[in-house]
Amino acid sequence: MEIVFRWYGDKDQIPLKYIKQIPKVTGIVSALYDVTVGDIWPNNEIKHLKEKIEAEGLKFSVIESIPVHEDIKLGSSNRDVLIGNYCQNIRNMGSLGIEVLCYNFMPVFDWVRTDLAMKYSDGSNSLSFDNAKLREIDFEEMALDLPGWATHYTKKELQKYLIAYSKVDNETLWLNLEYFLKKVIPVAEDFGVKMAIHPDDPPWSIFGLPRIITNEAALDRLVRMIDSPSNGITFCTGSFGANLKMDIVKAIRKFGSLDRIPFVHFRNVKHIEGKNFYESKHPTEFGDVNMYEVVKTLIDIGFDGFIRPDHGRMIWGEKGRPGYGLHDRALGVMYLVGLWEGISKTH
Ligand SMILES: [Mn+2]
Repeated sequence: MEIVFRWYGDKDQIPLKYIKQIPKVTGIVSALYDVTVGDIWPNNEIKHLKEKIEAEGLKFSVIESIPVHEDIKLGSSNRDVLIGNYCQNIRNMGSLGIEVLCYNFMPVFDWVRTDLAMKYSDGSNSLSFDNAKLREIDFEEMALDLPGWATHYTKKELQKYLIAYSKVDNETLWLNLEYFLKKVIPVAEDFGVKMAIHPDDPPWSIFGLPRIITNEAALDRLVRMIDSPSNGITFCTGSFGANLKMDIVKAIRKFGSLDRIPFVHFRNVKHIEGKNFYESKHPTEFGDVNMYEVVKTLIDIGFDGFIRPDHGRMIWGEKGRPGYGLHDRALGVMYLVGLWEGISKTH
């Protein structure tokens, strides 16, 4: 197991030199954030980013993420060109020794929350999701600068994609994912890259859009689609944790034993009622995910991939990118390190 930490490059208010002060963090999860979706990433820029990370004594371990163009997800006629570009990105990162590529196949929106700073009685805040609030969102009226989603589409593009997806059901999206993976996985294998799909977050349909990476059955289908360690999963305990019907520990054991989990997001969630939830403090007692069992299972299966604290709360007056403050994510690392040492020494 190698502990890694997400860093948003030079625009990130948290410098690399702070990240390397967190005990046991040895690697960085990053990306190029200014490249148009669908384009080939300039190789010299990836190299430059890698050198910057290595200059601080850290390793560029995971790319999170190279976004998949909507036209690939929609199965549009120009997808082969876009998939070709994607393959070139995989060749480039593999040639630089970056081992894991976290990606997702969520239509239009990435992760979705309805409150980015829900306040708690202790003065901290974190992200939360409320289904009723989601239903109130009107695309005609909504501001397109909500952090976390829709930021890279204009109102016109957004409308265009929402109309295009009205003809794409879950099964079609699956077929489009399969088409994509059949082209990219062989390249990933050749260049020593493990692709790791992130679950849909939250793991159910929103705004009537198809969403498919939502539960254990979906992961079964994914791994069966192409039998290769390069066709893997980013096991996000928080995203799957929002699905109360999923046995997370069982799924980690199953897919980890199959060598299909190269990357883990370590995060807890607490349900309020129904499908509503907030991102809680990391320890088991504060959320609905049994973090102790998660770590115990990872140790049991001999997990040797990368793991990072996922979203954290904002604490100690820190302000910044929602979910990506320094302090609470560092506390998450220490909780993980403590669990890991405790369990591995007594187990
Ligand atoms: Mn995640």
